[in-house]
Amino acid sequence: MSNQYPSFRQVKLYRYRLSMDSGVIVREQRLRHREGYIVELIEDESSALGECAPLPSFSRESLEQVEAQLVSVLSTWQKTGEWPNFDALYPSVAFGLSAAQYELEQTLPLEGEYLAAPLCSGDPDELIPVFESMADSDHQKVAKVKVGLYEPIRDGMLVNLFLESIPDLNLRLDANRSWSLDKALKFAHYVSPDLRQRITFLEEPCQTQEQSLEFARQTNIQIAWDETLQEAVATSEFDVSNLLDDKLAALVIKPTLIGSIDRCIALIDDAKQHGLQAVISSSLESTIGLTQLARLSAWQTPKQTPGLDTLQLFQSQLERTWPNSALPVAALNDQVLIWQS
Ligand code: OSB
Ligand code: MG
Repeated sequence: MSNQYPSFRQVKLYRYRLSMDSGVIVREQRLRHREGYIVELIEDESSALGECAPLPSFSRESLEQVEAQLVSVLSTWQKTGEWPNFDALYPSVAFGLSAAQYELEQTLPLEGEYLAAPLCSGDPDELIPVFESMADSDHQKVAKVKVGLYEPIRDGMLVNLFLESIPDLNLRLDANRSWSLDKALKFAHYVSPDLRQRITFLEEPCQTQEQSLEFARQTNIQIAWDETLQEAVATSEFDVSNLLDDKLAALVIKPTLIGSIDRCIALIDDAKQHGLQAVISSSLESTIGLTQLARLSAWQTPKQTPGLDTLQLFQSQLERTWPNSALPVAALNDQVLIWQS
């Protein structure tokens, strides 16, 4: 910065803890609390927030590792105004710090996409009122249903029933790699071939990438990579072309599990260039991270409904509000200030 005056910089690091119930969204380990860090940056007259919240059983980094990295990077920024290469940081740290930096520089537009694809984790009746309100807006009617939790036959019949009874409904499905190829094919068997094109994509049907692609070829149901993308970007020789396939419809991008905003934008551009959809999705962030993801989605994937319907799992919002949410708002000031400089 070639400012005439040296900048005034201040950093506050909070650790938050919010009650929630992740239900079946985090399959291995039902979460009753969400914990993470909120970074507050102050530079001259401006301030900004960022959320660094590794997700248990998805993130590789622990809260302790995140805290140590944050304190080190933030003390350097406070003293010098310099940021390290975000690609060398843990994904949750890179996302949160880059979001705070983008806010500080006012490069993350304020307008957000707050109509997310409603998430249904089992009981189809939950979705009826949401569909009614979607019908009133001019948004495409799209919902996301978790599959692979019950018998594949039940899932198949349920999906078939949804698509049959709601003719303008599009479904995103997510199996989180829970099926063998055989079970995945059993599921598809119960979904009429003429309804399958309204399955926008099925995320990660099978335990391996090859089985998922084989499933897609045999059933004509398009798939999306979520966990596969997270694993691929974690390798040093990441190249999106290694993930491409005729049957691949979308990349699901969870910034907390992928990395900095620049990294996510590069992936979105890769996706667009290869004719794939890019869907911004939540890693169960508080409303601080979640509203930033809605802003990232409105800005970088404007035609795409984001996968951000996860506030319903929480008992409160944090500092910032999600439009029309009735949940109480916990103040950032009431969280634990663990470090400042
Ligand atoms: O399986 O995609 C998942 C949230 C946290 C961890 C894993 C997942 C999710 C979601 C987010 O499903 C909601 C969405 O993508 O619509
Ligand atoms: Mg998924």
